[in-house]
Amino acid sequence: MKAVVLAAGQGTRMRPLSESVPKPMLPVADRPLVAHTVDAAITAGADEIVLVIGYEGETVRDYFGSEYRGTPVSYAVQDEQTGTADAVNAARAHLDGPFAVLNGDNLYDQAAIDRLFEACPAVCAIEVDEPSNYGVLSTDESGGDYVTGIVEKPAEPPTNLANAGAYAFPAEAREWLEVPASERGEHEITDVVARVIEAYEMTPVTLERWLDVGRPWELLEANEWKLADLDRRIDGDVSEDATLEGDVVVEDGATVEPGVVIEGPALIREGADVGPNAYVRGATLVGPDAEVGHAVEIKNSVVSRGTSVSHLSYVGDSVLGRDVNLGAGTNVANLRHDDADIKFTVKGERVTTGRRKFGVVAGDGAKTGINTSLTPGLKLESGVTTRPGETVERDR
Ligand code: TTP
Repeated sequence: MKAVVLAAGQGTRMRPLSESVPKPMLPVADRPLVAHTVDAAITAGADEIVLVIGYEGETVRDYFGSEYRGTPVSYAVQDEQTGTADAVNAARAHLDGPFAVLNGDNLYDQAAIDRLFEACPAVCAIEVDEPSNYGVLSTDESGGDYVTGIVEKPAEPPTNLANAGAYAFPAEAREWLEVPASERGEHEITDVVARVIEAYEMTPVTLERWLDVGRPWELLEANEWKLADLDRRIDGDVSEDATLEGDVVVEDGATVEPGVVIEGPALIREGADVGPNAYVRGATLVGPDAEVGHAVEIKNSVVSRGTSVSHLSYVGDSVLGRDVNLGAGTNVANLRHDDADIKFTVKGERVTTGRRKFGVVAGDGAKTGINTSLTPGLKLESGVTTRPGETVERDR
């Protein structure tokens, strides 16, 4: 079965991180987010991957090429991001039998994707506490063997089964991809699913674990998940005077200097330099060519390619984009004194992250002056600078 992986979206809720790197290519452990989806499809038995690309799509194409893990990869370009049904429709010319569709920004448990492919026609569902924020599936009353309906964000949800963005469609669905625009003006795949439900017995496949990576703190959660799956491996240059505890991966070409303590899960990628005397706590990704220097403590954070936190800093629960530079003595607060959940600005609105601990999100090329203090849930846009000694309490 071919698997169509949707990776054309603009990732507007992920800004500023998705400004130059498209969301599907943001780092999750040792590979881009979308590679985890592609891996799941290949492991489940996909014989070809069709990647739908659009926004900054060439970086996706450069990463996967025409073959990935021995499986052919082809591309369909969606010029305008007008919805998920439209994205699948862009891949229509590639389809010639039953096909799977997976969101390229979701993490799934592998066993469920295996079952999805076996049970075609089928749709993945996840049990959630507040189904009204999702597409909700209803199932037959005699035991939930097949799906009887799908409704977007209902006020009175019929079940607590949310649509998890993974589908196995019969060949005929290829002819049903042109659906009218929904109320929010998008051509939505839920309308295609509704049509399949009418014509076929569609099996609900319940996921044990699922993550929709839409906002910056969900990128942290994605890294928490996938870093925890890594097994200890030390291929880089590690000083005898460094202490590496638990599942720590130091890639070939990375350097860990004397006095460093790393507590897994942690991944130090090729070309990265840690120490001397740094303290890296789980779950942390230190990206390719990044630097974590003397007397820096960093925990539960993503440090992207080429970023430097070189001297005397604390960084907690934060996502630093590419080529960020935190000046000496920059400190990140990741906890409020009243213990309330941290809020963050998504598309101009303050929303709760649901996290008691969350630090800063810095866009590519942001730079802080020495002794900058950054308050919890702060966003620094790409290229922004702060002055020495500033306390930054509002997004820049
Ligand atoms: P969304 O998460 O709805 O959209 P997005 O990823 O662009 O993010 P945002 O809302 O923050 O702007 O999309 C779900 C999946 O479908 C995701 O993998 C991107 C993909 N997609 C397309 O490929 N084309 C489209 O036109 C849309 C809307 C989404």
